This record gives sequence, structure tokens and C-alpha cells, in this order.
Amino acid sequence: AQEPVRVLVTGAAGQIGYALVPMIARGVLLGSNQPVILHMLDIPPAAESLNGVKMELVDAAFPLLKGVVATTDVVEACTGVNIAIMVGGFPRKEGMERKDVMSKNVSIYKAQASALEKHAAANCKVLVVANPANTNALILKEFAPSIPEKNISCLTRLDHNRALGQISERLNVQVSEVKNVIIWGNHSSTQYPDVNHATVKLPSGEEKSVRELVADDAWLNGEFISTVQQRGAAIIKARKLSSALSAASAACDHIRDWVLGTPEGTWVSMGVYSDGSYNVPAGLMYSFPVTCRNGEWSIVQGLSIDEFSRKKLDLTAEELTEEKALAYSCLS
Ligand code: NAX
Repeated sequence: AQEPVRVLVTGAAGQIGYALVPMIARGVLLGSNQPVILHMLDIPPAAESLNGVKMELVDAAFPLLKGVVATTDVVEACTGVNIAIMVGGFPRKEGMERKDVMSKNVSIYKAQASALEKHAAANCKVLVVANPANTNALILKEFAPSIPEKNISCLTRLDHNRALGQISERLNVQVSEVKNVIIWGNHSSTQYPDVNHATVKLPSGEEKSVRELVADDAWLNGEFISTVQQRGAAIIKARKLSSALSAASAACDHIRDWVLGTPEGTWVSMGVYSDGSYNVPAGLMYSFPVTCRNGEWSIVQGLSIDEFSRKKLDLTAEELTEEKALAYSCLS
């Protein structure tokens, strides 16, 4: 039998946590043959609710779930984990300054970085979901210098999946037949959803470019982009709550593809530490198109970037540079 994999979910008593932990326990994350032990962390005010989630996990009698650790102790939560999905953070509340929210998250991610560095399993893979996701991941990387930077990422897969969904609806094709959209940059409204290399597999088996099939550049360069950028706000307006099931599902997609590999000829979007590819400043956590193999991602190289795209890649990089500066100003 396979050894169980220990998966940490922080903020596990929250909305996304509630959708995510059953997916993990069912094998959506690592496949239906891989046993898991869930480590769930939240803060003391949520301890009782966290314990309720643990009770429900017991009640669900998941065959793959070999144990549950529910705790408010960061060290206990991080000990021995192979995968860490960081969903817990400080939300922006009405009337709060950006700097105040950043400051709270910087201190959370600094502390959790140290705990992971000291107590997680060697080669632990980290996914940051909590906003500001890119910058929280950057802080985590800075304060966990012994965790390889290749092991730290942030979630833009939800945006990627939203882009696939919009193209599928517009062309009335199955979403599984659409691939190779790209989310560039920040998980924020400056992100650039790019369809210039995206394709659809037609019933004949032929692959055609999305641009050719949609045949409406005004829509692709306008409404499509803003719909994807603003989708989070549209969900809040409709549900009076922010995206949760789609975020949890995207987090599973992100980890599964990272660990088990992306299909041949397909790339996905991941927020990763920039090495300067596509002239994105090195040292930012930036979303790129990546392929994964043997548990490692690599940035897809050599894609052509037109002038329209270049401006958008730069704009979202500028926002990340500012966020990074703001985060650093919170450290002093
Ligand atoms: P909730 O407020 O429902 O849950 C957050 C949970 O985190 C709460 O239970 C809270 O007690 C806990 N928490 C706070 N500080 C903590 C700490 N220091 N250690 C451990 N746990 C802590 O929010 P939810 O809707 O679940 O969203 C969670 C995060 O995901 C938010 O930051 C949100 O902005 C972010 N999102 C990111 C997305 C992405 O694509 N990257 C999309 C969805 C989501 O908006």
C-alpha cells in the first residue's frame, strides 16, 4: 500500500477550506489510489468550527483519509507535511487601508514560512491561495530560504479555468476541448488572460486557434478580458460570498498537475518565481504558462508576445513590483 501523503490546509475552517478538504479526502488532489492525512490549521476564534469540520470528515468515512490533525498550533500543523495549501489570511475589511491588510498578511506569511521551513517534510510543495496571493507567496519564499524557490507557488489556476470556461461558453464547445490559455501576472484585476496561443479541438479532431474560431478580436481584446478579470466580483455580487468551490477545485488542479504532470501539448498557468522569462522582472511571483513533469514546473518558452500583450504583461508586473515594495515596507 502507498504511504499516506500529508496535506496541510490553512484557513481550513473558512469557505474555501470547507469545499477543499472533502475534495482532498476523496482523492481529487492526488488520485484515487493515494491515501492522505489532512492537517488543518485555523486561528483560535475558529477552533470550534474547525473541530466541526473534523467531525464531518470522520462522518464522511472517506476510505483514503488515514488521519486528520485539526489544530491552531502552527508547528503541529506544519510538521511532516508534503504539500501545503495556504488558504488562511487576513481579509480586507471595509474602510481598511491596503497597507494595513498587507501588514497583517506579511506577518502571517513570515511566521508560517518559518514554521514550514523548520517542520515540513523535505521537498514540501507550497501553494498560496490567500490574497494578495502572489505577494504572500513571495514573502513565504523570502522567509523560508531553505525551501527551494521551485517549491513555492501561488494560485492563478482559477483565473485560467475561468478563461477556459468563457471560451467554451462563447464557442459552445466542451471546456475539455479548449486549452492553452494563459494568465499572466498578478491574481488581481490587472492579470492578463491571453488567448493568442489557445486552441480548440473540433469534433473532427482538428485543432483550431481560438482567435480564428471566435473571429471577434474586439470581444477577445475587450469583454473577454474584463469578464475574466472581474469574475471574482461577479460571483460575490451573485452569491454574496466569494468564490469557494471553484477556488477549491482550481487548487486541486494546480497541485495535481504539478505533482502528476501536465498532459502532452498542454500548459497551465501557475504563479511562480520569475527568472526574467518574457522580460518579466526577476524576483516577482508572477503567473506564467508552465508545463510540469516529474514534480517540477518549467515556464513555456518562446511564445510570441504582440504589442497589445506586451503592455498588459508590463502593467501587471508594475503592480506586483509596487505590492512587493509595500510588503517590504511592512517589514521594517
Ligand atoms: P474565509 O474568510 O471564509 O476563510 C479564511 C480562513 O482563514 C478563516 O477561517 C480564518 O479564520 C482563517 N485564518 C485567518 N488567519 C489565519 C492564520 N493566521 N492562520 C490560519 N488560518 C487563518 O475566506 P475564503 O473565502 O475561504 O478565502 C480564503 C482566501 O482565499 C482569501 O484570502 C481570499 O481572498 C483568497 N482567494 C483567492 C483566490 C485565488 O484564486 N488565488 C480565489 C478565491 C479567494 O478569493
